[in-house]
Amino acid sequence: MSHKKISVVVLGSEAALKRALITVIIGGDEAVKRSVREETEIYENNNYMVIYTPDLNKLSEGIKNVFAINKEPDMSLLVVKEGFSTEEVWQQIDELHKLTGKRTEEFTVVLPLGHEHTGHYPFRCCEMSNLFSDMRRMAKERYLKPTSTSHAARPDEGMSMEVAGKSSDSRVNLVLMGMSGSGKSASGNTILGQRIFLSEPSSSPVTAECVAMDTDIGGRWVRVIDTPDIFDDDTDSSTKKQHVKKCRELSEGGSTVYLLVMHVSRFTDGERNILKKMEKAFGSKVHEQTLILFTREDDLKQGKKSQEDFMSSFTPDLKKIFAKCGNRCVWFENNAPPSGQVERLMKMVDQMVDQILTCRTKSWSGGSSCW
Ligand SMILES: Nc1nc2c(ncn2[C@@H]2O[C@H](COP(=O)(O)OP(=O)(O)OP(=O)(O)O)[C@@H](O)[C@H]2O)c(=O)[nH]1
Ligand SMILES: [Mg+2]
Repeated sequence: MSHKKISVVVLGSEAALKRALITVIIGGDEAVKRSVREETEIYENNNYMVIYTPDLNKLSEGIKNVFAINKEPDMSLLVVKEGFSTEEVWQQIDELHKLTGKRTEEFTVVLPLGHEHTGHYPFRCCEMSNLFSDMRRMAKERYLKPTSTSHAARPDEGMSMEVAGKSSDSRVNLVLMGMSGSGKSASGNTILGQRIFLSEPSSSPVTAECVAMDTDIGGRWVRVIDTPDIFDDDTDSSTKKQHVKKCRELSEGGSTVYLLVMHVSRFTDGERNILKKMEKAFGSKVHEQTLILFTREDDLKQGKKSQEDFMSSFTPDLKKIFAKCGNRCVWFENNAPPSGQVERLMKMVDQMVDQILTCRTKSWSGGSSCW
């Protein structure tokens, strides 16, 4: 059975760490035993082809060549040691970007084992455990579907990583909707447990395309779909249509729950009609599949307000939206360490999915359709 190996480029200045990572990916101890000369080396097993690269500061030409030959590696991993400086790592990524022409988001920083992920990094990063589970999933997918156009997850291209052996009917699609800056991408990253979507402070919109990333949450196949501010008044109607089309395509198959993302600091004019706009784009019953995800929960705490205080201060328009969404909401603080917020979200999502499936069954069996 032929299948395309997963190609991984390992970068960084810490030779021992790079070799240790390769050893875990490939198995055996060839990578630790091999030469101490700083040069490009290739290691392979049935599933992976891993390229060891020299230190950027010592042999940048070697790295340039690696990317010239392997134009689209599945993963470009930058290994860093405990106590790394965010600024220095960012500089390294910037240099790699300049050297190879690859975008900065295409490099993933592998956090040292046991390193606490604060979620404050300006670059894409992942924890070891997530890295290996993603790799295993990719390998499984390629092995089971050798002829498919399987592709490593590349969220910036709107690609999505599929979970092998599971029917897409069992998938839950979580579509992040809302205004620019509300925290859609940051919430997507919180749900995924890693920095995948670009999320940053900006006076202009950051996310430009609808993109998806699949993950496994407690055995469920979950697809997180990040979107730009689709309903922004400044966006022309053909671009809006394209975004809606892409979003529909990405959420084809499975059950879809829309997460209307708002931050607790302000309810703005642009949000007043957002649910109506969503209904126009995705169907008049979309509110039945929507819950509100409030971000920046810590702002409430700082203002010494409880969730109840906040809800009792809803403007009449927000009250209407909230009621139409069945009074369903969850609270996220994306800048805090994991605290059960994703579990609470998934509990609510499960209830909604049960309802969606019950309604579908009813309509198939000739009963009244819910939506
Ligand atoms: N303190 C705090 N900041 C947050 C939270 N969620 C998002 N942010 C910040 O708000 C800013 C905007 O967040 P994004 O996730 O980029 O917002 P977005 O909705 O994806 O914006 P667009 O991509 O422009 O549509 C970033 O600087 C985030 O770090 C949160 O829960 N708490
Ligand atoms: Mg965004």
